[in-house]
Amino acid sequence: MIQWFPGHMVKARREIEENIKLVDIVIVLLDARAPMACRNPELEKMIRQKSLIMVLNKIDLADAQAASRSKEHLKKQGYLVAAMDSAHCRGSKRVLDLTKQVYAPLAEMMLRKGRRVRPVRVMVVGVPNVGKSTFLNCLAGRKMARVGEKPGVTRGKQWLRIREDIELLDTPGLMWPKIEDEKQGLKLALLNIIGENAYQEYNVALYLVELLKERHPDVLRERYRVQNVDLPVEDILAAIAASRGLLQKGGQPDLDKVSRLVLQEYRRGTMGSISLE
Ligand SMILES: Nc1nc2c(ncn2[C@@H]2O[C@H](COP(=O)(O)OP(=O)(O)O)[C@@H](O)[C@H]2O)c(=O)[nH]1
Ligand SMILES: [Mg+2]
Repeated sequence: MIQWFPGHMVKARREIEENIKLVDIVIVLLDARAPMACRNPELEKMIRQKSLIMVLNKIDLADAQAASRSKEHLKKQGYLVAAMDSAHCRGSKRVLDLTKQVYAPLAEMMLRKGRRVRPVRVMVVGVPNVGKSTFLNCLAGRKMARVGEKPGVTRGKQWLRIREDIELLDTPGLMWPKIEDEKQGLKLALLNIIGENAYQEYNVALYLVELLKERHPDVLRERYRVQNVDLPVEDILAAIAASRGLLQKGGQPDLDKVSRLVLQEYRRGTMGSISLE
């Protein structure tokens, strides 16, 4: 069973708890290839459901059908959902529209009380490597302007005024993954979300091969030249090593190298758009 909760996650959790108090909306970035595995129920409980926006990031790397199923699933649970390809900055308009939609009732209340409507304050959170920095840069773009500290409540915080009416906390929150079972640990490892000292690459590679065998045998046949995809996963991985010339001196398959290779190719999306959920 994969266990991963390094010391800096304790600090990260504390920081998120503090920062939640400063914002109107929390944008939770999830990897579109395995959004459920990236969620954190503990964090979600700390925030009003209607103040959360779930963003399926890296949508360009996900299987389209699987991603729309995940979207529907989240919507049925009552969440607002958007999809993003932050690497190419696609999808930000919907995120901003949802932000305004969530804020509208609050803004109206301020108006009714005769107060000035201040910009909506937003924070981005997500597990490691999900694309928080990329997403932030995409939203902020060139127009980004740093806003100084807010008197009183938000000492020491930097805000990015990304639109006339939207302010983004400029450091995203590092969300700690909650690993509940073996499958989830393997998905998070495959997505490069948990530190590599927490798992054996070979085991994660076998999990990936199993998935390819069941759902994408063509990738095994065509990309990796595996002739018989009905073999046990260990043999398939060894066959990939052979077809890629990853052999040790005695001609044995180099399992470390081939494991690293398939993980890398999956993570980069070079196998195609393959989801885990
Ligand atoms: N294909 C793709 N890659 C992305 C996307 N968003 C981020 N990335 C890549 O994912 C990696 C991690 O991104 P980063 O923003 O550093 O993640 P952070 O750790 O959450 O801040 C980087 O190599 C990014 O280029 C996306 O929407 N699509
Ligand atoms: Mg980052």
